[in-house]
Amino acid sequence: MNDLDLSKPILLYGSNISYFTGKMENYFRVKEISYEQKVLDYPRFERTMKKKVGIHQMPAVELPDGRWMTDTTKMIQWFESKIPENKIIPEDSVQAFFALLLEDWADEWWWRTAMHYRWHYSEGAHFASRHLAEEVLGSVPLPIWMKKIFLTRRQRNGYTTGDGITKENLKTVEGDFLKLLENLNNIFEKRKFLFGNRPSIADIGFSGPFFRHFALDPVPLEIIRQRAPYVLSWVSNLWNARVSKINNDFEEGIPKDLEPLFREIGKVYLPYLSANVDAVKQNKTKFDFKFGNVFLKKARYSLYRVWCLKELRDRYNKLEEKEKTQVEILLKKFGCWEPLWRDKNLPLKDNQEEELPFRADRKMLGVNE
Ligand SMILES: N[C@@H](CCC(=O)N[C@@H](CS)C(=O)NCC(=O)O)C(=O)O
Repeated sequence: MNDLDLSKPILLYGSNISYFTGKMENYFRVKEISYEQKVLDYPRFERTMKKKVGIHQMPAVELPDGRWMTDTTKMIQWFESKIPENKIIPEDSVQAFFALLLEDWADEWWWRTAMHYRWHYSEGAHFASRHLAEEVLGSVPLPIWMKKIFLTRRQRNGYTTGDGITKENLKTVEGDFLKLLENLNNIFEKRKFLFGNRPSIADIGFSGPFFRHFALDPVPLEIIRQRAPYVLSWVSNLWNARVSKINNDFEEGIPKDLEPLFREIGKVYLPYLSANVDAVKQNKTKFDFKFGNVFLKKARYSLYRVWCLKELRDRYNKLEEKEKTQVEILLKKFGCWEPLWRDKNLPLKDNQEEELPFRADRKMLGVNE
């Protein structure tokens, strides 16, 4: 049944410097779904969202019929199922599997690095804390300087130093970002988007870390300008793309220059998800994870990311036999197969996240839950 009314704009609640709100905006624009961005300020936002969808996080979507939604990954999948024209999830299931794997990596791994560049450096912290103090905390009757201190502390404790970043591993975290830029720049020098001259869910995923963070915050923006200008072009190309007006198809199969990205997923991201599974099993809310030559020290565990791993596995399990074989060969080649299945049983809660996108059980990292 198509229960999506597109005759009125969809309301998108969130800050206009927020990672996941920016991702959702890119999706709506590329897909030409008319929306209105709204700031729902704290503490009202927190109360409303808890009531409507169970947790508070940005963004939230309100449909014209009054239903509220959360979680960009599941919201996008829901919209894609309701609007079958001009799909951004490739029809080819093998490509779709790998595009969704990139989306997951963009959502869950690059978050920490984006928060690091925003909140560690004073240029970023000044800009973002002032913006948020006026935007989302606008109605809190406190002086701006006090709100700025509160916000900077909250974000660092929750997402940077409180999520594994230390003086010792900071250069490793930044080196990881430089490697990503190099890999992406090589791709966008040759074509507009990750899977061809047509945007896919993988591009939308990467708009999360890039659109409202790396290509906006002063420190990473300057690095991109100097080292990866094609990445900056891609950010604007995606923002301007209208998928209904693009006649190009995706490239065949998995483009060769995406391989370095998948190898990173196999080397770092999937092992991290597996270390997170171990931490959740042992109920260790903080855990160390070997990253390059150093450790993420006391990274925050995430029940939500256990579910992300389950989602990746479910997608594989739903493939036809022939596609499974193709995906397995590629995952093995990229070093992703073993860490994807390393943990036999996943410590999920009963029916965890099964009501998404209309009701959520867990926040990504559970700051101040
Ligand atoms: N998986 C969620 C993640 C949403 C999320 O974590 N959003 C951030 C802001 S960009 C947030 O609201 N964090 C909650 C907090 O800081 O309390 C999604 O895809 O929408």
